[in-house]
Amino acid sequence: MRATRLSDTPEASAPDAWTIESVADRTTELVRQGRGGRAQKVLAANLDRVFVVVAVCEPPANTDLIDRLLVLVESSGMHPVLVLNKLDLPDAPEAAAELADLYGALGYETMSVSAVTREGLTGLSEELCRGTSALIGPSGVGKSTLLNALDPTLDLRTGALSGKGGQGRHTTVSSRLIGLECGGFVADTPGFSDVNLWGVAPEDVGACFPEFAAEAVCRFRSCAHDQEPGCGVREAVEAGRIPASRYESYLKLRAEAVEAAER
Ligand SMILES: Nc1nc2c(ncn2[C@@H]2O[C@H](COP(=O)(O)OP(=O)(O)OP(=O)(O)O)[C@@H](O)[C@H]2O)c(=O)[nH]1
Ligand SMILES: [Mg+2]
Ligand SMILES: [Zn+2]
Repeated sequence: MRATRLSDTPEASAPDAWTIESVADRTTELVRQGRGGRAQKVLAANLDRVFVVVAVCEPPANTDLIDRLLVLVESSGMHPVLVLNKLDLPDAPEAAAELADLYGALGYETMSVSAVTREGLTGLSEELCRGTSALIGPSGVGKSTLLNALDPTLDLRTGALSGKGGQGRHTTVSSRLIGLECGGFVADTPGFSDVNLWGVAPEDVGACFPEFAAEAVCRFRSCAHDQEPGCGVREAVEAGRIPASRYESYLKLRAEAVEAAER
């Protein structure tokens, strides 16, 4: 899809109004599965790269949440980059380093950044300034703030955290493709409040954990990597080659997929 900023044209009316010039075939789409019989929602299409953005603190990231987001992207056939934001907050550098080690070892590219101090933003801007990307992640992690930091002319709405749990408030309400001054296009998407894999078949969940591929040499071809004897994945977890947190996420997400399929 090619989008043009209306304000760049003489008939400009609103500074952030866009017009769609053409709609190309959607080759890759990032979809959010519909619950029950509800339709899938296409968050963004024709993407070159997807960035899963979480905050290290406020709201704190955990492996359960990160794994859900990574699997959601993997189930759409894309391999995301993990962005750990709010590195400026106290205790954030240690937590970010731990997560970067864990996910880096699994083969995910990770970037630790701060939209406030601009630490780490050079790498992110280099990637966002070419091709078409999407930022996805929970509400309040700083997706829109990061884009504003990379291109101050955008002036995207950002929101303070509120409520007891310090959750974001869904400041961005719809997915939008934004042209950066430096040349790239980025979809700023509304934050997730929960991430469910409705619509992913139970037998497809394992393929969304890239580090399982080399270990899934199991006695049974249809091994669910759960209680089956001779399971290569479970052996790899016991030997420490697959982190326990990843295996826990797998079992949880697979159980949810089974439950959703039975509905
Ligand atoms: N300390 C700190 N605060 C940040 C950083 N990035 C964003 N914030 C703050 O986090 C809050 C949420 O930022 P947003 O950019 O609105 O978050 P979002 O991910 O776009 O949220 P949704 O649009 O609801 O999905 C705002 O108060 C930002 O000022 C950062 O790097 N450090
Ligand atoms: Mg936003
Ligand atoms: Zn197995």
